[in-house]
Amino acid sequence: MENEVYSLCFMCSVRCPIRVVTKDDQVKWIEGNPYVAGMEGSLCPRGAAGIALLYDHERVQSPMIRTGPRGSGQWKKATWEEALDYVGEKLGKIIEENGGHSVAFGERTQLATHVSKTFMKAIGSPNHFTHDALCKGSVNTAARSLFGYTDGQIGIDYKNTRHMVLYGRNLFEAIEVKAVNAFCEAMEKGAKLTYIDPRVTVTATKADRYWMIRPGTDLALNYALIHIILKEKLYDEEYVNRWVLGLGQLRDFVHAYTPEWAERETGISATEMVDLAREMSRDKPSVVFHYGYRGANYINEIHLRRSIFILNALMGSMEAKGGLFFKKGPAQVGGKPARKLTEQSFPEIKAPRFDKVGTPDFPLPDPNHGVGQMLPKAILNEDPYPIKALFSYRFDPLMSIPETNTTKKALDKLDLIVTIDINYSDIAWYSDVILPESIYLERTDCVQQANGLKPQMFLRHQSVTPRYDTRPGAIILKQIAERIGLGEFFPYQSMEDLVRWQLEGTGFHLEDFSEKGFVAYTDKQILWDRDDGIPFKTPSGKIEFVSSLLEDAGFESFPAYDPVPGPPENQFRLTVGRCALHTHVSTQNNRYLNEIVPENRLWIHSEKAAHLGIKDGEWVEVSSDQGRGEIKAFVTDFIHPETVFMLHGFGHEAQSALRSFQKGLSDSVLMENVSDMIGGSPALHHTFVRVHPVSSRSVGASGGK
Ligand SMILES: Nc1nc2c(c(=O)[nH]1)N[C@H]1C(S)=C(S)[C@@H](COP(=O)(O)OP(=O)(O)OC[C@H]3O[C@@H](n4cnc5c(=O)[nH]c(N)nc54)[C@H](O)[C@@H]3O)O[C@H]1N2
Ligand SMILES: Nc1nc2c(c(=O)[nH]1)N[C@H]1C(S)=C(S)[C@@H](COP(=O)(O)OP(=O)(O)OC[C@H]3O[C@@H](n4cnc5c(=O)[nH]c(N)nc54)[C@H](O)[C@@H]3O)O[C@H]1N2
Ligand code: SF4
Ligand SMILES: [Mo]
Repeated sequence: MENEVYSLCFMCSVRCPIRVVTKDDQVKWIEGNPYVAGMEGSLCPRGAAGIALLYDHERVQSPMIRTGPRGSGQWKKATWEEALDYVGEKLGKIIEENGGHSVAFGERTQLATHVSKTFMKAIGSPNHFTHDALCKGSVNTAARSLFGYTDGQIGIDYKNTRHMVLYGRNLFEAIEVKAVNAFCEAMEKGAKLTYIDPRVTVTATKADRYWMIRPGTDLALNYALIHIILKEKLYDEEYVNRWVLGLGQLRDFVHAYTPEWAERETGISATEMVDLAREMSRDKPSVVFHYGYRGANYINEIHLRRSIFILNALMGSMEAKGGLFFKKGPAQVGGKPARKLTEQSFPEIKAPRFDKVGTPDFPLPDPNHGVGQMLPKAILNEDPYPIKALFSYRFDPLMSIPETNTTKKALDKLDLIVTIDINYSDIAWYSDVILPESIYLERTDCVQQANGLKPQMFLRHQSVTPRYDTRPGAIILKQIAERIGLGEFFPYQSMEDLVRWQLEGTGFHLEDFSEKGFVAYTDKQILWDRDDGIPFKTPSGKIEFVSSLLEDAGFESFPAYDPVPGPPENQFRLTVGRCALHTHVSTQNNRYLNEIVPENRLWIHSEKAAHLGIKDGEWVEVSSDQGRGEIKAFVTDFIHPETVFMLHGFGHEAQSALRSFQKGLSDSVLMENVSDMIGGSPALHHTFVRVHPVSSRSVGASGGK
């Protein structure tokens, strides 16, 4: 008999609501949840490829314990009892000898993050970190510096916008299904799109205006746009007078940054800049300067992201229809959010974080997330203290933290590496123990509190029984905790128990999610009163162009523009990104997705390629001061000559993931691990590379980590 289950996709972090059709415990069909506006049946290609993941015999099928040297691929298949006992014993000893703070835990934020945080609080370690800083730490800090809210608490009204400006936000390839559908609807109603990227992406081809900007100069462009807007009084005067603190200082600051100056810096015509500023002003406040998804490109990232938010504030688009909005939680309508295990009380933790976030050395990044890319140096330098163990839960430090060779050296110093993954990721391959999690179709998960214009809760429902000997992560962590005498912090036996516990006091029940996959606290969209009712959470209660957060920590709100250095002669700036067919470092071994995009290539401008003797499709060597590797060239006019580009996530080293093993090249091998030390993001586009043709190539010699 056919069955339908309403659940949440997890082929990427967006967690689109889905409808799964099953028959005899097999998945027959997956589509977007028809009851959710913006989904209505649609899925992205990765979501559709979830079926291939379910039946993939190359994912981790049972717990594994390493028997040879790290990374050698010598494993012993273990029972859960054996593997959990092994971890419990080693971990207990490490904590006893070195203290709880010697344990670090990295994860990609997900529904069970409150369980991982509880695990760390219970063992007395401050060293939980998420992927957040690696993705958008500086966007988070920029948002807090202006509004007192994180970027995660801000949303975009794509559907009603009249003009969207995207700075390398490759909306139509780096996908969130609802956002893409909503923005397509807006475009059908006449919304305009301005797209800015050194590379012609799919999104560029859909734009009304495309600017091939010189990489690293978006900040100059924005200062000039602000210059024009203030000079021509194109801003929303009433809104700015009511809400903004520091307009005068901003005006003085941008005085020197004329469009003609920015034209020389960016390569974009000054008159076109003036046209854009006027168009945006005409359509205000229903306009969006998109603050980005990944905001981790340059060491001055914080100021770029602040300048984008400032442009929105000048247009009065915060809390306007078709602009940006602050997400509303259940409290807005007198409701209660789902409980989190972190509500419990824990022993006090005195040690500072490994990344020093929250100390004068690194005051501003969000301590809820930490700064993951600081881990390798913290381990290598034993600063602020020795780290002995690492848990990686749905996070791959070998591919997702720049400078793989250094990360490996750091990992070599650890006494214990435990990975909770579904695949043979590179970090799983380099671990001591792999604890395989059931995939999203095989597990019920913690409640998703979905705040927005309408607060809701969603649930990932188990659709079919696990195909292999795997367990949900929240159960795995509880079972490790039990082995070190900390089981009391995990008051549940099954995922359903945990969900029931989370829903206590909310007025909703597990069963309420069966019909449509979600529950809503209200039917109406909530927008605050733009004239007088926006509760900005800054100390002044205003939008702080002059930011108390920055200035109290000793940073300037408006430091003089300091150009990002360009590449030396015969070198290129390495830029990276996503395609519609893959998720970061996760899906390269998926049978369907691998068939369509099996490897990455190096985009290089035709004139530069001709000069270097590089031909399309031929192998090139790419090297930086951090590492080298080989990859096929994609020779094109559709990229700025100063930069080369490659997709992130290829060049895997785990031999059991056969389809992706050594296919393409990993960007992390080439990148230098440097960060925006105010905002917290790594500068993923900071590194320069040399590119040469490879005359003869030995088979299988790519990667080269
Ligand atoms: N060099 C470089 N580094 C980057 C980036 C880049 O472009 N280049 N991008 C940055 C960005 S924007 C981000 S968001 C981060 C992402 O960084 P990561 O979180 O490391 O990347 P993902 O590919 O999302 O997921 C990592 C792991 O999760 C596993 N996984 C997938 N589903 C599940 C599951 O259900 N359970 C468990 N337990 N594991 C699962 C995958 O197999 C994979 O090994 O990387 C950042 N780092
Ligand atoms: N299919 C798919 N969708 C995804 C993801 C995925 O892995 N796969 N991941 C999700 C996540 S976690 C994230 S963070 C987002 C990422 O979403 P985006 O940030 O939209 O995607 P990226 O591909 O990282 O985009 C980087 C773009 O910036 C351009 N670029 C490089 N240098 C510059 C510059 O100096 N200025 C400007 N203006 N542009 C520049 C690059 O050419 C590239 O096109 O995507 C999300 N959606
Ligand atoms: S964007 Fe695609 S992969 Fe990500 S959750 Fe949605 S359907 Fe799944
Ligand atoms: Mo990201």
